[in-house]
Amino acid sequence: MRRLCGKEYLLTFCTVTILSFLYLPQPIAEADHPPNFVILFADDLGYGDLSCYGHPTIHTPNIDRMADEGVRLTQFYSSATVCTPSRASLLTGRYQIRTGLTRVLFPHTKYGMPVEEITLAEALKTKNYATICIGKWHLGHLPRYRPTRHGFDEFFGILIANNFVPPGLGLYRNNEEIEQPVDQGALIESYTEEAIKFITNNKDQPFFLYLPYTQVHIPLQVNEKFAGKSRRGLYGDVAESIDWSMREILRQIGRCGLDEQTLVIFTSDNGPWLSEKENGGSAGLLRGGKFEVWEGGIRMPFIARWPGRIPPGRVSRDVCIMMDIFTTCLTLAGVPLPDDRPIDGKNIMPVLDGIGTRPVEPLFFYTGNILGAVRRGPWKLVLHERSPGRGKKPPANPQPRLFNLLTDPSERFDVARQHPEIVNLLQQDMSNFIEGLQKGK
Ligand SMILES: [Ca+2]
Repeated sequence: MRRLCGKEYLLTFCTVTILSFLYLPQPIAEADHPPNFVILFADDLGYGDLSCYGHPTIHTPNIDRMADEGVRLTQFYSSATVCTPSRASLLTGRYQIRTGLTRVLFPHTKYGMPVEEITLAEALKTKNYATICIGKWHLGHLPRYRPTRHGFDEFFGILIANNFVPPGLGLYRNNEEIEQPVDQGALIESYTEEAIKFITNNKDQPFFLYLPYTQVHIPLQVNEKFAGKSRRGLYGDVAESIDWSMREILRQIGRCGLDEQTLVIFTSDNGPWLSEKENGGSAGLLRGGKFEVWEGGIRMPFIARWPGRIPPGRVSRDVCIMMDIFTTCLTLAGVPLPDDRPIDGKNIMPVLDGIGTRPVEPLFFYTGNILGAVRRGPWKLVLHERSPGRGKKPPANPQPRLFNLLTDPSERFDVARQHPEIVNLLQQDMSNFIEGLQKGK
């Protein structure tokens, strides 16, 4: 092989260096120009409910395009099987068991997100982000628990779940109820309008737009713009209305010239509500749905888009979890993580960039306040698939069930007997986690 002479070596070195620089993702944003964050968070949308995740009749071309322009994860988890705890872990970077928000809040519930929790919005305020929550809050409806008390400059949306109507579901702008009862069929358009207005008004400063959609949670309602359009019936109409909303929001980001300064994430809070039959969604090939720690209840669609930073068209099988969004955004914004409490999320930007992986560590899944399952590598151990309900005790000595999620993603074949050592390891992981909680770690 011919050796390079000095000049050739220098030329080759420079070329490789320049190409490497062009190829590699840009370093974390400069502290004075941190990126914008847009988190679009569907409600009860299942793993199998988007065309880019294999649904045959729900048509989501705009979400699919977002995946083509960015990265799509196939093993992204919610930490929870229902709305409130899922939102709590997203906004705090902590397992919901640490914040006490382990169950769905009802209209009569007197508590909410504890004031001492540091939300993603609060942390971003330290870097002068403009912040807004548009959509379904569901982390406490009393004034001291509302979004504007948790770091959001503005709020537009509903405070409780949309199926809890007595004495009537109110639409709020900040702390003021502006419509009662709210016209649920009009919400997707009003949320989208508010989002577009917020992006436009804040295009010259870093912003955080958190949009927890009310859709596709029952009761399903759309106005005539979307009614009867989908081959999947009313559920499809509602799912496709989210797709329309995504198109409008992404277009506005582009019109404002912010594509390359904005990380957009789309995901869902928990799996499909299967007992609603045709009005509930689909978890595709996964077992179970909402309320359960089977994969269908906790594995979510997840797409991230950031042109110029995240390479387009990738699919990643890395195992990541809801709390990672908190840590990733703070890392990108140059905000130190709170150091006076456990933070469970990891920075998954290397996963999204395609240059690294998330550390392999056990991930824990609660149903209510019961630790129901743990995943480590390909293995998942299930002890309690579903909370027995408030005030009821789960079985004292449940039979552990073990699944290899790589060969058996549908959790059909319990292999606990064949791998007692793995069962022991994962049970020890669970015991260690519970012991750590008790010690405040
Ligand atoms: Ca939900």
